[in-house]
Amino acid sequence: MDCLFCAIIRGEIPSTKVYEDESVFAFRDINPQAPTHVLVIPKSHIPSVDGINGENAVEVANIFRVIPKIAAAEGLSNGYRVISNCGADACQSVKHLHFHVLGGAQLSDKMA
Ligand code: DGP
Repeated sequence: MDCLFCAIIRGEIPSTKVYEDESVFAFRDINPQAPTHVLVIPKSHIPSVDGINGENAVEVANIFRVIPKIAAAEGLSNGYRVISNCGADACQSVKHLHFHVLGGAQLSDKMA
């Protein structure tokens, strides 16, 4: 399957990894939008939030167990934002489910 993030998980494309376990992978965004910008992804290929279902919900839930650990390790004690773009109107550019974790500065009060 020709998926950029699957290739990153396999190590075929280099990335700056910040976390990995049996079902979750996290790495620094190549185009950071905040001082800390980490992408947290499932190792399974789920195309977007629209692809979350009863069969992969545990894997997705694990992402949300990991995000606070990553935030703490990154020193985001003053808060952070979690975003997932889904589909064209949201400008999703990589069709592998990912959660942006943004922090390290005061973020905009506007989300769109
Ligand atoms: P989105 O627009 O929500 O689909 O976010 C995709 C993000 O992926 C975007 O912020 C840039 C990031 N990205 C794209 N290609 C690469 C890459 O090759 N390496 C890394 N580390 N990040 C990438």
